[in-house]
Amino acid sequence: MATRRSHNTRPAPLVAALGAAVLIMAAAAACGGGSDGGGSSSGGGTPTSPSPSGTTITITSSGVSPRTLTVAVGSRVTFVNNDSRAHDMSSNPHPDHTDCPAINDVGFLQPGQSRQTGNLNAPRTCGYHDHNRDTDTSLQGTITIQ
Ligand SMILES: [Cu+2]
Repeated sequence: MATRRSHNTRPAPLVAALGAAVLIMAAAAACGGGSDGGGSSSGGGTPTSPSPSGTTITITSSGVSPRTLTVAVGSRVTFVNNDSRAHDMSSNPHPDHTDCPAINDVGFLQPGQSRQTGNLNAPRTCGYHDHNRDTDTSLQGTITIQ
């Protein structure tokens, strides 16, 4: 009987030790998690559309900018129409648009609209133009894929 009783008491300190360990770990986790010095760092959630700054072409009344852009193979380029009139961005050559079909994904952009090219997977230089103003050189540029 006596041996059984002493056997029964053994788990108690063990549980206490485990509880203490859990408490210590929780305290450590809280300490590590709350160690930022304030300021609203990015909240949770997934970014809807990552747009690296180096892959955007902006259209204004003075034309496209930058005129020449170099991107990595597999990139997409975003065209942003900040002009007050619509533009129809297409791959060279006009009017067939066959050099880099991924650019034709941009197509017609109303003022304020933006759209991405398809994946630019082939290393080459792609010229593009505004299909409705194909002689306006300010609306022509090149994307070098390398
Ligand atoms: Cu065209």
